[in-house]
Amino acid sequence: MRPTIAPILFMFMMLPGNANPQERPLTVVDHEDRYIPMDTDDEYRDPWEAMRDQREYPDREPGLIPIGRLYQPGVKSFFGLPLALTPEDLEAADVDVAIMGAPIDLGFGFRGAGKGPDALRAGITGIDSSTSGNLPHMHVGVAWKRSLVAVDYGNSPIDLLSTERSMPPVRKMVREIAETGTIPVIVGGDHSLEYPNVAAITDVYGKENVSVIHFDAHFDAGGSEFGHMISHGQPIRRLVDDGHISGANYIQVGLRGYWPGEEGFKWMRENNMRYHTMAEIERDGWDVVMDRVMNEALGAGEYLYISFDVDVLDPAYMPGTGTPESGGLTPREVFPLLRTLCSENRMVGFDVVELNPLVDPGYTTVLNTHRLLQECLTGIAMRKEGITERGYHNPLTVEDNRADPQ
Ligand SMILES: [Mn+2]
Repeated sequence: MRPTIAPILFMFMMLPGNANPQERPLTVVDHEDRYIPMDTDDEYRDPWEAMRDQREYPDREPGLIPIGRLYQPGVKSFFGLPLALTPEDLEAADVDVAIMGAPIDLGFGFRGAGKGPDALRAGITGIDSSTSGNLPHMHVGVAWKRSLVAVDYGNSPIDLLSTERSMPPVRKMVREIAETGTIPVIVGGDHSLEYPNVAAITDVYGKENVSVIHFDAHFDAGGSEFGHMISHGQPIRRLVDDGHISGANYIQVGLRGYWPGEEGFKWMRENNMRYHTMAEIERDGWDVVMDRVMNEALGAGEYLYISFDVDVLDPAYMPGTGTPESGGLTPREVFPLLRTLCSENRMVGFDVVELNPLVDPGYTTVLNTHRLLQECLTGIAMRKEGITERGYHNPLTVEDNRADPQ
């Protein structure tokens, strides 16, 4: 190349539309002094070692650690549940469900979603979190805390400064729970978590046996952003491209707005992904589409995992989230669907993500997230009690005592 045309060629390569990653010159980002290396002498550079090293805890018999009596015991846990810290604890107490926090922020790039777990533990919605679940759910007559052994498993170690480096410890912790046969429930944190969560579940149950329902306003299968291959907009692309699960095992519900665009829909179709947009719901009605989703979940893999982005609900109900999108679902639509999915299917995991209490006026989002988690727990409890009939309702509460209630 003659030197005189080099600047022209350079300008041409910088034009938008020539940004295909394969063709882009690598000289800018490859130069060795662009990145500051990590300190390999820091004994706490591994988040797991730094935050969940059990060697510092005193010796004790494996089992549950109670935090006190009902009504503001003074120590906060999810729903006032006892604590467990190790797989041995889960096995000793034959735990059904372990709820863990994953306080990761950086997959979005703004602070707030990382405070989701603590906002739910705090019980600041006006409902005493520690008493929830002790009384029967009015619609179905099952009290999930009476049926299930459930615990707060603490928070996953994460690297507060890196999404990439936070993926392995989350995956390790979810896998550690699932390997004992306990159902992990992961409270985020942003939606980058779907990547380690689903990877861990398919590690344990096998990629062909697990179906995933992704509730979200967005399809979360985007390509690279500033060279990053994981963020809250990319977990599904990574899971499929890295071979953790196939697109055919995925069902998407609630997509709307402007993302995905045509390219994204094309990618989902090429990967045989099933999707149910708000456009389909607008055309066919909620009940019809809900039946399709429930039938697809039943007819799919042996096990079901649900990844729930709170922004699938309308911002009227979930204002406290990073990327709100108008025209979404209502609690009255979502709650019975979650309850049914979790009672009809063999659940192997559930995550709820993108709750950002820092932008949640009146704690509306905390309140509704608190409840939607319990709809899932109620469904799991119903199944344990032998209630798997679709549309089951408690006869005591759906009818009064008139012979002909017209
Ligand atoms: Mn999402």
